[in-house]
Amino acid sequence: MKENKIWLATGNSHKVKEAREVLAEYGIELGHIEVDRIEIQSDDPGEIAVYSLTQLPDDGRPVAIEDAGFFIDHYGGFPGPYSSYALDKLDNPGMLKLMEGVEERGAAYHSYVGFRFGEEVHVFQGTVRGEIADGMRGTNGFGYDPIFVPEEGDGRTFGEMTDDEKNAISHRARAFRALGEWLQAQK
Ligand code: ITT
Repeated sequence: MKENKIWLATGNSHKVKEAREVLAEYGIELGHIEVDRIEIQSDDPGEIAVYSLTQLPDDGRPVAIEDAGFFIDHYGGFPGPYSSYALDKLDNPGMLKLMEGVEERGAAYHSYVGFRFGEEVHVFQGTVRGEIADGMRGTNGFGYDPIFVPEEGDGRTFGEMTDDEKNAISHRARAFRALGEWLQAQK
């Protein structure tokens, strides 16, 4: 694949901003295809990513989609694939309530990036582990960022970090870096 531009189909503009910075490191430009994605219900985010790709009309452009989720150890990975739904219904204060009195505070973000070009489909994965904070801190990022403290950081939540700091270690940056490396190797 010799293209220097690919497209990300998503309804979430934060994702475009974060992924664009990562792919720029590989000389790849990222366009935004704005979609309201239909997602299948599955416990396997890789499967969701591939299915979502098949739902996009193929107009010849190299296109990526990302399926990400927030997985809480104490609740067996919940909300995982239901992360948007849980955020919509409970929001971060509700998630913190679920964690009241819970000592096991481990959590992870997982990102699965599906990439389609012609007949080829590839999936790239990224993970960041951390803990759920006692309260909400910071206003950067989106979603669960104010309550997630990455273990590779200095105790601040993703919500308290700059975009660059989040991108140095995030699940999304890792998955898009894997895509960027793969694309670079094709040139
Ligand atoms: P798409 O249109 O790309 O599907 P989305 O916002 O629905 O956008 P996902 O289904 O991939 O995205 O992600 C589910 C939710 O997980 C998302 O809405 C956030 O609440 C949460 N999430 C994912 N990545 C996150 C991040 O980097 N920081 C905070 N929350 C995140």
